[in-house]
Amino acid sequence: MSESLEPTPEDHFTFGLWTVGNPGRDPFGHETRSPLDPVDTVHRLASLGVYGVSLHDNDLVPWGTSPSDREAILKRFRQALDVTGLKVPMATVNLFSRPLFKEGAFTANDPVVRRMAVAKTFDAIDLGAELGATTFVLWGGREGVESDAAKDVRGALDRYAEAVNLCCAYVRDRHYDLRFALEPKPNEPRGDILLPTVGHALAFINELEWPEMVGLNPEFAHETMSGLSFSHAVAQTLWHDKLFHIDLNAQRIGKFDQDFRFGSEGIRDAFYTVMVLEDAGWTGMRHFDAHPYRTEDYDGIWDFALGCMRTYLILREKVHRFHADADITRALETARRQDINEPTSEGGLGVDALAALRNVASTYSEDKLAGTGYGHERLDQLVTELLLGSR
Ligand code: GLT
Ligand code: MN
Ligand code: MN
Repeated sequence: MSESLEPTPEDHFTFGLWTVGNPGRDPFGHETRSPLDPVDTVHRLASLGVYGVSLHDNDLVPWGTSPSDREAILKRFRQALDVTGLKVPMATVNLFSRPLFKEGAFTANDPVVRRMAVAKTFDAIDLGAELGATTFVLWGGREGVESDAAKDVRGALDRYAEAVNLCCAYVRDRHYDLRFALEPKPNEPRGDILLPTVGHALAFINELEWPEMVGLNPEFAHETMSGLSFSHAVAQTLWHDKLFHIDLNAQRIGKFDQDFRFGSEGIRDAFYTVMVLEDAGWTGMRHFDAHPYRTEDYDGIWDFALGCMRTYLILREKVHRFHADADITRALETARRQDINEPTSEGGLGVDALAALRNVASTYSEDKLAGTGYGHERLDQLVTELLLGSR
């Protein structure tokens, strides 16, 4: 079995304008690349087989642009979309770059800053809706603190929920076909960021006014920064029916937010992530929120973009091989993987079922169970060999 490694729009690969457009600045060094023209980016991505682009408001319309200039920018961008057929499935808002948001945006202590943040988000929602986006990501990069004394976290969560509710109310009022996807991150740029993990964000959604309008945009790098399993985070997000979007990239535990090319680190986690998405038949966007190394020139940008997609396609093929491999299938039987789908209580939750469960459990032999192996060593080695290309 050999599948094509050439990306096509059916694969649903998308890139943020800010990803390929990352100029290579870091906390210690200046830009190493010139800004890209979003129109050129659209053409280049389309030629690589990409499905769509995502954007922050200010990736396309710089802060402070006049209404007439905004229209001109949009017209030119829309023309590029029309010519190439590229879509804008997701839009977002930049609430982290401007100095005014240094103490927070939706959760700034100053209500004036909060109102500006919410109003800026309304404008970004309008922009996204105009471009046809159906998902709006909210990454609260500045919602956090270095000095814990300065922030009442419970109060900040009240204001965070209020801001998300206001955004939902705005979408409802405008009748936009748009859902929100919260993006958790543990730290960077703040010392600690609110809603630091997928679990925190899932719990937060339950407290909102319209929870059905809000899901998640989990990012590989962000869960990995916390030392958590990204594929488990994605699986649980799917289980809650909250996987509205996903940010794929690469990250090593314990390092700064690296945002590397998908699969360049943590290839096993990347494999299991692809497996979770593909086995679930998830139809959403495979969005790469990564950036080229600072060492790269213009050509390197497109090597980076193609690399993200090729690695996804290679891993998708590996997932298919995993399911077709007779040795792996036998090892999965030994691991009893399928048996997780058998309910623990055969009779449900009624009183009789509880008694029956206790009754049947009393007939089982602990010694037999304790002495049974599950063959994980063999299974795991088979996966290693699959990934290394020797089967
Ligand atoms: C920023 C951040 C990403 C978010 C983007 C969306 S902005 O690049 O590092 O993880 O997804 O706001
Ligand atoms: Mn990141
Ligand atoms: Mn991201």
